[in-house]
Amino acid sequence: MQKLLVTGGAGFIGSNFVHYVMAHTDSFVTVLDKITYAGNVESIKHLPASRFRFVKGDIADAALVDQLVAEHDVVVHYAAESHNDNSLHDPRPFLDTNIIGTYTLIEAARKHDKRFHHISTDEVYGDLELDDPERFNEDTPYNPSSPYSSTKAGSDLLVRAWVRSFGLRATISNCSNNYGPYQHVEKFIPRQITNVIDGIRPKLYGKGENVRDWIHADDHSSAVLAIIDKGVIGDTYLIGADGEKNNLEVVALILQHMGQAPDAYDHVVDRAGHDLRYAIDSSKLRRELGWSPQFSDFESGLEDTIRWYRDNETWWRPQKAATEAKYRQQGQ
Ligand code: NAD
Ligand code: TDX
Repeated sequence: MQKLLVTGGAGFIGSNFVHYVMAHTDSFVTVLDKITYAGNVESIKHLPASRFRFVKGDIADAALVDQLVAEHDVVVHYAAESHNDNSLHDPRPFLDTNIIGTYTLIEAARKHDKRFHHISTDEVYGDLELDDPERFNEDTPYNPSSPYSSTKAGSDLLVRAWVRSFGLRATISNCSNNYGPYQHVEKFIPRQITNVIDGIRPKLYGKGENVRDWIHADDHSSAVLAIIDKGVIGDTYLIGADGEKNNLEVVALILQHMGQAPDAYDHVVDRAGHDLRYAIDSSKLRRELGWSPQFSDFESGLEDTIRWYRDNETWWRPQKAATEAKYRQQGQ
């Protein structure tokens, strides 16, 4: 039985990964999570004590991290400050968690010679023009735009340096935009679904022409397991499911599936430095590790996600009013 230490396992993608690991492997999972505004223990409740443990703590706490890393076989590092808009208003926590937190983890992994997998984002590559035929691949130069993406880029570079200089047994994955259950209502898709439930019109930044490459969180999880299992130490793998859509198209689908008029949305103030388009070429992962996504139909995955938010109002309701109040202050 493999023992996994999953940082940020009470967040959106981390909690989906924990559920995926529980269902598809016999591994033991310890979640290390600080439970910031974005973490929610409700997302990982009712898991079997024989295979699951939760530790509340900070990835920048060197003594705690050293002890936990020593007790596990593999560290899967999801914990981060993850929201671009927050990083534009208060960058400091992004440096503390994404840079210092990652540094603290890789120092412990190096000391105890543990396998380390670093979860990152396609945003480290900057953005593409709408009509650019190219997509991001493992050789695309780093060019991050926001405080969030620049701290993620910095953390990737730390991991690469620890591999080269100290022989850290690490891999890195850079994934596109995830959707699915347990995503905080500050993020685009859950914000609009819960707005419609609350009788508020969806809010599109700027013209709504920005493109994101959507992937279901379960497909992200299966890719991460494949990389932990078969990935080449020191390598980077891009994860994506050919899910490019502009924001207006996504809002149109949400309105359609929630019985609203097609024009029942508002344009609001654009995000500063708003990346135009992300697009992932995941052919290395598919070719070398035999991975492929299971959720090829975005529309049906989105329908499942809408159903999940309708059925799980007690999960998201406590965060909704404060999140919208913050957006209102920003004109968004
Ligand atoms: P999230 O904000 O939903 O969850 C982050 C989790 O990390 C929370 O549970 C939070 O409490 C925890 N955390 C934050 N600071 C911590 C600290 N100092 N110590 C311990 N725990 C801490 O984020 P998410 O969307 O699930 O993203 C998870 C990871 O995936 C991040 O590394 C992010 O960069 C990456 N990623 C996200 C997406 C996406 O579409 N959301 C896409 C690609 C990559
Ligand atoms: O109300 C909104 N209206 C809107 O038009 C919100 C919250 C967002 N948007 C736009 C901005 C983006 O173009 O929707 C798109 C998606 O926005 P977010 O959900 O904030 O995601 P994004 O900024 O693309 O970043 C996400 O994907 C990559 C995650 O939050 C990151 O953690 C990940 O690295």
